[in-house]
Amino acid sequence: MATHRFHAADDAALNALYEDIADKDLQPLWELSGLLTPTPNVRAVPHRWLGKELRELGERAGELVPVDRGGDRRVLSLSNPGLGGAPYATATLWGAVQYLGPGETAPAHRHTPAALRFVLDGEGVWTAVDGDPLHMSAGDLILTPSWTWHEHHNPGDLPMTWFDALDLPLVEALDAVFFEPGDGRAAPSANAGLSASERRFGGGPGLLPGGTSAPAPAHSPLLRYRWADTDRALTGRLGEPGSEAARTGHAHVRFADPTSGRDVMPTMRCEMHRYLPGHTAPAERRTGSALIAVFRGAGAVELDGVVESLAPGDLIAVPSWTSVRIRADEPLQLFSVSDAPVLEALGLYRTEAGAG
Ligand code: 1HN
Repeated sequence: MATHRFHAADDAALNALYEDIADKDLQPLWELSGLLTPTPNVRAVPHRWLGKELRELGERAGELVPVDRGGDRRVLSLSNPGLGGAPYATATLWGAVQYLGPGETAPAHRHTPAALRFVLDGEGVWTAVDGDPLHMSAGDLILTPSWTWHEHHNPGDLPMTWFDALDLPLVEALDAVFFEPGDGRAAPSANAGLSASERRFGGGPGLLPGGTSAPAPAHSPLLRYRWADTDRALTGRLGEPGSEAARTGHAHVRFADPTSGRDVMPTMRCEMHRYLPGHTAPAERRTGSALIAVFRGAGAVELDGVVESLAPGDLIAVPSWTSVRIRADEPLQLFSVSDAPVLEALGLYRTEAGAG
């Protein structure tokens, strides 16, 4: 028998009605509560995972667990304490650290959930996306959009750890998860040069290849955003006399599809923030959730009034409608990924400044 909620009533006839309603897999709205709340009823809680602990546990997994055990990825997922043990960082975002040892390979596969990598430290790994080899080094953002083949290779002598984000919980909620393993053959190995994606779409500011008429994909055709470019953009914003960034000590850039200016992928917005000590920015909250990765620097984040210190490698879950305020003790560089494009597309995006 189906499990259903049975609403009891003192009146015998009403009670019988409720029993029959439940028996037919129906529920009386007038007995239900908590459906329409004044503000979002958010199960995920604000949370910080310490970079130091993530690095240590990744290294121990590297010693004890072969990379090909289950899923071909040595990944520690952020499991939000509010989500009842699900391996999800927020309601819509998967966040994780991935560890790939020297000489190891994570073979190709593809899936409909889109993924991205932000490199917190180190270099030497390359990821092939639909066969195009992308080098990964500290501060780089690498995209593996929905349904693209991707594989990771570490030909160097040192292990590498990076931050992974996926829209998996969202795609799962939409019942749209598909997965396909590769045939086990590796993509041609990378030379140290640029990927095809960067040669075509990363040529220089405002320069796009001429004469392309291919239909635009749903994601950015540029698949690697190099730290040198991000760093220059942030430095430029802070150095611009009279700019908001210079005035507030907070610069931020949005990673965009160079052909359209839209977000890098339909479900995820990526940004890099730099806060200078003494910057002023009020607390703010918004609908939809985000993950923050501390790249460099030191400071603190206040989440719904609770202060957590920030150090390199720390990862933070910011659930929907959580008020956030950042403090920098030294120049603080934060990467963030959020589901904002989804909320915007659906007309559900809201922000409130000065909250909390
Ligand atoms: C995945 O494919 C990767 O390719 C990382 O590196 C994490 C988490 C869930 C599902 C697929 C990767 C993943 C993942």
